[in-house]
Amino acid sequence: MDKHQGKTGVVKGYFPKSHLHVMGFSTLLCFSFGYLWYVFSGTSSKVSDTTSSNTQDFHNIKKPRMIYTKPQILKPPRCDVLMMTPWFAPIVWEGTYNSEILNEQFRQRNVTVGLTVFAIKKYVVFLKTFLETAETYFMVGHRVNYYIFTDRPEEVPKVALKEGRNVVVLQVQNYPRWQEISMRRMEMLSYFSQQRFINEVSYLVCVDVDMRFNDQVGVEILSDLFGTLHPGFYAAERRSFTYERRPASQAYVPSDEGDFYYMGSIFGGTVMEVYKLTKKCHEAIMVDKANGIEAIWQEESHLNKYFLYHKPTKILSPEYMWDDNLGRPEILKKRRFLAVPKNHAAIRNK
Ligand code: 4GW
Ligand code: MN
Repeated sequence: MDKHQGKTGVVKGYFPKSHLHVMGFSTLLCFSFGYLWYVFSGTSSKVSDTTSSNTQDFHNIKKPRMIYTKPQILKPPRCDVLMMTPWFAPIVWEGTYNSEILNEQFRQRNVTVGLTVFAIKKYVVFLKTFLETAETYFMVGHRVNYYIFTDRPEEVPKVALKEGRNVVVLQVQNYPRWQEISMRRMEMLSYFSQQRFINEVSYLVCVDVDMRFNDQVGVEILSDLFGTLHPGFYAAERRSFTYERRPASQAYVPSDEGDFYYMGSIFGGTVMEVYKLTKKCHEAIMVDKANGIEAIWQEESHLNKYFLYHKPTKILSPEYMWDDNLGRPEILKKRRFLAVPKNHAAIRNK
């Protein structure tokens, strides 16, 4: 056998030397391109993983990294308060939720929140502080529509609004009796929920106007249907709740029933749930009216009756409805929404 014949010798025998150079070079090129393709194509997120510490790949979706404390199973953030109802609705206290996670979730849904408030007659004086403090603390970073129900549209103050936030003034009639002003809110809320809010917002938060925001009130309160523990009764026994106790009223609650005493000054939920609640309460109020009876705490009594049979999916702690006349108990880590003291003689029925 010729000493020049071997494996290469065979190849050498078939191709001229110049062809071999070209083939070798092409093979090298192919491998190089293949490698570059592998690095830069379908695995691009892999590249960003190593080049940027600010993004991460999770199921191929780029998201900003979120760094926060792991939820504790064995050491709850608070064990001095009830954090969950027997029907598994969260009770929202400072320390029970993480606003970074919740804000991210609601931002992704691009949620718009409607804040409804009634300012009938002299109560327009509360609007300026109400709106200014809401701009600082209410649903910061989210889209907000303020719906102001008033009989005095010209007296609604102009307040500077941040991006994504609007004031909508809805002119409504007033009523001579203050009880009627307070109760008719249910009727107007149900009417406008169906007519307008359903097309404009995802959630409604329905509040009193004689209030100011004093700390963050954000998306942690949002749920299908939420109510708020009355600051005067959160620690009280069932028998001392001031439910309507006369069986003749539609708001009647027997003494051996009831979970909590809810405050009428702040409740809400999805537009659909608020529509159902306000419609039911308004109808009950009208039945009472026809029967010549008015519930002890007007619409608040009817709200309490409703929540007894339609359990809220989230409950706000008294942090979300506080009155400094009740002092500053240790249990209260934040006072987010505060009653503004009012001069009853000067403000009411004027
Ligand atoms: C007594 O003369 C009055 S007037 C009781 C309530 C009145 C009233 C209430 C009013 O003249 N105009 C008005 O817009 N309202 C609305 O109803 C307003 O949104 C107010 O926050 C809500 C409930 O009334 P309130 O805040 O006076 O009730 P409390 O003292 O229980 O927070
Ligand atoms: Mn009030």
